[in-house]
Amino acid sequence: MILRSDYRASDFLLDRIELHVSVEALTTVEAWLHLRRRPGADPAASLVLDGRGIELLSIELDGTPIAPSGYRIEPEQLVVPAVPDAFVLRTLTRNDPEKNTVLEGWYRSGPMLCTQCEAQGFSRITYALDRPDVLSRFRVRLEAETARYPVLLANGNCVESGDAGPGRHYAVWEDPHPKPCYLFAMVAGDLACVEGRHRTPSGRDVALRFYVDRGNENRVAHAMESLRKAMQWDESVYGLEYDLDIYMVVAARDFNMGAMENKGLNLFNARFVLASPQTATDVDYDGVESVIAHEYFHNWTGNRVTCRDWFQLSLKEGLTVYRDQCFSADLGSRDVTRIEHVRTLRALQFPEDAGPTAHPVRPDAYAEVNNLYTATVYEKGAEILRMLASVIGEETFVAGIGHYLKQHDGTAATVEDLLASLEAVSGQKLDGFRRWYSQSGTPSVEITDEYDAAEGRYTLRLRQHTAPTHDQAQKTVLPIPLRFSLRDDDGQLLQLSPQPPLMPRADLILLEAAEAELRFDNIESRPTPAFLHGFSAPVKLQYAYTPDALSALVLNEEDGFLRWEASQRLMFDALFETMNGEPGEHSRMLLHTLQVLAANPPADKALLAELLRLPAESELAAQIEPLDPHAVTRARDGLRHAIAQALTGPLSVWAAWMPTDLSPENRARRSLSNLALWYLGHLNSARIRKLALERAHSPNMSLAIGGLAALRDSDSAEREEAMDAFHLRFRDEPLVLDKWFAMEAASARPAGLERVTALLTHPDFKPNPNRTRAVLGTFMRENLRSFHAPDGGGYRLLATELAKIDAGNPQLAARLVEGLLGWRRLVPALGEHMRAALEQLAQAGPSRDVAEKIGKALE
Ligand code: B3K
Ligand code: ZN
Repeated sequence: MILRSDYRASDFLLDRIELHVSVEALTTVEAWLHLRRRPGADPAASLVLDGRGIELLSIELDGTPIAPSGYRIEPEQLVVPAVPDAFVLRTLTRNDPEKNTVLEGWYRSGPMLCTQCEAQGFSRITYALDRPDVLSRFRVRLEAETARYPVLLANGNCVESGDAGPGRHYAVWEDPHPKPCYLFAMVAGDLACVEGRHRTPSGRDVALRFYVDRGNENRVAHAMESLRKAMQWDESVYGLEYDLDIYMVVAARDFNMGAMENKGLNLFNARFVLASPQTATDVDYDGVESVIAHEYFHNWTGNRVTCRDWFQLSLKEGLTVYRDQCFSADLGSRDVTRIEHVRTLRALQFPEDAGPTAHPVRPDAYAEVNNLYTATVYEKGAEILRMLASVIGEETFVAGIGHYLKQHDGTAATVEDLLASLEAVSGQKLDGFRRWYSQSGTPSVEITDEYDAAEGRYTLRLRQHTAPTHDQAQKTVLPIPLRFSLRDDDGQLLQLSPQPPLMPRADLILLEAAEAELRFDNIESRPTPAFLHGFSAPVKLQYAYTPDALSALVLNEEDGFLRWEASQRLMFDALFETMNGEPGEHSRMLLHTLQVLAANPPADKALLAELLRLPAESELAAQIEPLDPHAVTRARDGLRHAIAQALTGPLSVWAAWMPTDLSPENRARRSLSNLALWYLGHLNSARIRKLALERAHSPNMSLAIGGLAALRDSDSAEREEAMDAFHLRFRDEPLVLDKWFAMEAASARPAGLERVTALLTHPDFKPNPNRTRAVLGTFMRENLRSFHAPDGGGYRLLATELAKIDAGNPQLAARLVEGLLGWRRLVPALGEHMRAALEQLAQAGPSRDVAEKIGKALE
């Protein structure tokens, strides 16, 4: 276990790294490390370098070979005792990218070799101080066969290139900015380059270069445009300009996650770069835009100011997610963007906080560093900053970030450093928010109210509580900013006066104690309250809204998030009602509300779609405990049917829309139209199946997927025809074929396990992380019926596949094993089967990545 409390600064600093990398059958790396003892460090300390899976061929200190007795090679380290205070260490090592299946370090992806160094992949390339608080200047000479690897890239600027003997060439790249080695990157490949430009406000021209597989050049425009928008947004909102002459993005077929922010040379999963209307859905377009922006924003929040140690990961990730969320909200529909982010938070982070891997946003311990890249560190980390921004004001927050970046530029910082800057600029004590970083678990806020007509007094009573979590028994109170409003009988907002400190603003309660009471006088009639506008805090709110009040919120509230929240609550209530008996009052209220909504729809069609959309099975599964997945799917199907019947008229009108251009208005219409078709798809109507089949043939990928989704669970000739045609059409398009695999893996038709097994042996199942996630990730998240098969077959299937995957790619396996960790939340009959599957995996000798998670789940 690595503990946060064990942090010690490095004994050595590494000012400069020079690499000569030569790609042959194997790759040899000659490294010159310019080391010096840190002032104040132990003068007797040995030099300890990290290195994994590499072969040491020779080692010299200041030009003199070190005898074998002068150093030790340990499993993940090279130890050189008795070194001087300043010296150059030269090592020659060898590694084999062709056999690198972990996709960390230096590995092959299609026509290229590329790196992934975060968190500790650099030490798979050469011996180094592989920790984020050691910053170095890098110079890299990369040499390879010219015909096979015409493109040679690394961070910074290309300062030299040329021939290197028969059939070979080289390029030298120099990065003027000191950086930790996790931000190092290089690429050797046969790739096409699409180039654009951006001029910064200070008048500097930046070359924007996208490197993609040949043939994909015409799918880069959206990523290029997104990058330009991100650069402009950071310039205008945060006053931050890019600081190099070239910004490169390389799209890889095989990538463990979304993308990586290496300085000046981002590496991306191709699915977050490539987009055309024929191959990418509107959701994919948004994904490209936000991941491109996220990695770009890291250039300041992460790269210029990095993290002292990996426990501070949220310092760069939470902050960068918050920034990319603000960017997306500014560019698109603010309400819909927020709804999507909250949906993700609830589906991924809330269960994490309530399950066996619960941990604070700044964790205290880890066994495997890659397991720190969690929804808690990313999404909850962003929520903490959102709360801070709402408490100190958004402008002050931006100024505080500016202060933090100035103070810590070119260094590795901590969460305290960030909070100190926000305090300095706002003049407010933010102590309580430190606790948000150290306490796990999702707080509940319970609100009751009372109206005294005789006194004209309205009283709100608030109480917060955080239940013990797997990792922490004791909890403390947290500052919780709750935006709220009160309306009178006519629906008019009451003008309230602040009551500091509990109510610092007319629209904000800052709950800092376990309990609080807020009184409002001169209130003429019982007001209607609403809480948590824009989801102002990542909490579970408990307030007994009546069904009428929820309906009014859906229909009349101005805050789009609150409208959605109210419709979700009506849907949940209706689902619970059917799960526990017959449709009754809640179901009637839901259907009535949706009918009124359909008759008076909001102008924003994308918002309308969200208000009408049933929570996904995975969202329901995340929020219901004890979970009987089959009861959930039955109830949800019932509700889908009831909504389809109650709203057939408007749904049919919307379902007929098939706009194909990419304007925001038409994207919103597609979202609504696909949803309408999905509802109607449950009515077993030949006319609707025909419409869906027609849509599945659409040249627009969003519509085509909408057509398939409507047919997905039906056992019909139209479904067969649509799926087969789609498969045939996109057989040679890996990213689109992933969609076909995912659609099949999610299908609720009978014999689901057999079908998933068949997918895994399908001739087109060429396993890489995207394809594996498309089948197994979709299966475990979106196919509740088959994954939770009553005999435990779904869990065994996943465990068996994971054991195989884990042998080659532990990071990928450790992501997917999350599907098996929540056995305690399930009804006992299923929970036991899931636990048995976990034990089966535990006995298969899992990687450290997988073992850490299983260990917690079985504790
Ligand atoms: N910083 C990377 C994630 C690295 C994950 C390492 N296992 C991408 C990002 O968050 O921007
Ligand atoms: Zn990030």
